[in-house]
Amino acid sequence: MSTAGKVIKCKAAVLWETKKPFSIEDIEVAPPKAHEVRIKMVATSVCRSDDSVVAGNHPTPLPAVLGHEGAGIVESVGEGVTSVKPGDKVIPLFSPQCGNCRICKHPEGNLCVTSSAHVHGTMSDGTTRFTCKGKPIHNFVSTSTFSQYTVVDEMAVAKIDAASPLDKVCLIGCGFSTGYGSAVKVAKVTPGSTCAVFGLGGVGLSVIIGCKTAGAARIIAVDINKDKFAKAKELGATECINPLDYSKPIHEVIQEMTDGGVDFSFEVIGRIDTMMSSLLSSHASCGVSVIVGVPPNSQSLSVNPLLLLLGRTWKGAIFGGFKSKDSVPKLVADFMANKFPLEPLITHVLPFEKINEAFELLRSGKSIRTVLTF
Ligand code: COD
Ligand code: ZN
Repeated sequence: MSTAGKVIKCKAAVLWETKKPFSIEDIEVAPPKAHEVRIKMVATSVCRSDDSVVAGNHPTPLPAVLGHEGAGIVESVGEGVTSVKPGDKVIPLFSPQCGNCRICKHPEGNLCVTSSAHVHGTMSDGTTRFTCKGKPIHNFVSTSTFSQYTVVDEMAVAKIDAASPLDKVCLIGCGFSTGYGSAVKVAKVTPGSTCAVFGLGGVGLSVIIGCKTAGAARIIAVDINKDKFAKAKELGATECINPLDYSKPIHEVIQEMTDGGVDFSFEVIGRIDTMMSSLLSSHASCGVSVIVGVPPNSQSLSVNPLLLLLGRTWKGAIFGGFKSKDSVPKLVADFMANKFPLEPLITHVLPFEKINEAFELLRSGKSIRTVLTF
């Protein structure tokens, strides 16, 4: 019996307030309005940014259904939707692509400026499709993947290969693409180059995958936790170094190892001090340094202009610089063509109901990515 046009009752993980566990609740999901898509989620992974909301470091209206790294199947579409149809496999996009704004029309920019839904915790029409116990429940960054069913704007969903394994390609919705794109799209790593990657979580490891795919000759992996080194090497790091093993600053160690500094450096931790170490590790004249992490509490960094005047490039981007709706289907196709692996990033798979366990694994540093299956 078709559910199209009807309210669907299903389970979702609701965050009622910060610093509390998720509650698995029975919620109602309204049908999609015009230019919206209702998706049956199949898999979602858990990302550090979801935990920042729980911890209170990333304010978003609550109660809400969080989750932004998922994959599913279109259940029904609202009026006027043309890019997907019921039955299509899709990935929701936390950074939408409207296709019409100044940035979507810019050849390089990827931060679509049309959607203010991020700030308000709603669909782009300012309302939500979720209710629980008679109360409206907010959306989260256009995606809300911690629910058996979710509704997204058409500009916040990409159709992907019908043969793709959703319990793996869900990582393309955030962490993998953020890291991989930072190497291949933002830095534009070149064949034979030297790279340094600071931070070996799921995103840093995805940067390593990107550097390797782009043909880097040396990839120096940096982390204060040496337990991260084995996986970094498996994915392409040629050397692994721990700043705690040296008495001098780590950028000096890297400069000595690389005849003055690497061609490309990446900060994938989210700390001011390591952003400076990463910048200084890139060559003063030809280096490109990319910021991937976001420091807490809007901290800022002061720099000597000479650090850039000599020729360095310092840049950053969200979602690996990818225009989401255009790039996600291509990234899935590249995964299907074995251009890069995703499996090594998935350390745990749990049923959706064990979402709080997945967050404990993230907080304890025991997981790289946990995939929750519905
Ligand atoms: N020196 C070296 N390594 C360090 C240091 C240090 N001082 N401190 C921590 N580390 C290592 C840790 O041991 C760990 O291995 C690694 O850094 C960080 O890994 P995770 O698992 O905490 O992080 P990731 O890979 O899941 O995410 C990293 C981000 C930088 C993306 C994240 O923390 C962040 O800043 N997120 C917000 C920015 C963003 O774009 N997110 C994407 C949208 S959700
Ligand atoms: Zn994320």
